[in-house]
Amino acid sequence: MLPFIRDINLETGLLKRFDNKVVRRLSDMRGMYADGAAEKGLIENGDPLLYEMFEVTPPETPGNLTYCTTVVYPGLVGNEYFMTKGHIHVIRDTAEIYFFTHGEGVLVCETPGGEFNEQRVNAGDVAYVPTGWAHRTANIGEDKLVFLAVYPAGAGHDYDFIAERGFRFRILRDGQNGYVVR
Ligand code: S6P
Ligand code: ZN
Repeated sequence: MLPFIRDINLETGLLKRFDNKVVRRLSDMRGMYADGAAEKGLIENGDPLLYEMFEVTPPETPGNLTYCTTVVYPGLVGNEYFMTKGHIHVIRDTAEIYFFTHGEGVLVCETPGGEFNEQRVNAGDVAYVPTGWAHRTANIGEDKLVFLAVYPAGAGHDYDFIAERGFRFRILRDGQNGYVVR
């Protein structure tokens, strides 16, 4: 494998060349938002696009890294901001770096033991998610929230962990562009 460079548009999150694109609509996250009636209504009326990922995926051999951009679109399901599904890595001993390049958001982290952490993030912030923490990102702004994630290739994504138990707290709208954790 040779060294390589990929070009990222910091504002849109678009990679000029990527290996894989993932698209998540609300119907891909049924049951994850608190307001079931709002969720149903939105799915029936166009099923909004919540976020997209553009991945660069070197071989999943020991020592390699994977990176990808995530673009979370602005919006609400009821009073809850658009967010990612959230996951913990299959290999729990995995840390991850997020570099936020555009927009305003909240990074939500939680351990299997129930320790909870939320932090507001803006363009220019570099977040470190330590090993053993599940993570989710919510867009609390009016524009796209964009970030680059870097993590060990082969770490895997355990989505059932979050789908089954959720996070302890949600990121809800509180006034214009404000948020409350509840
Ligand atoms: C990957 C990293 C991010 C997320 C992305 C979408 O380890 O944490 O790239 O995959 O933000 O979130 P999710 O929970 O749907 O994978
Ligand atoms: Zn991750």
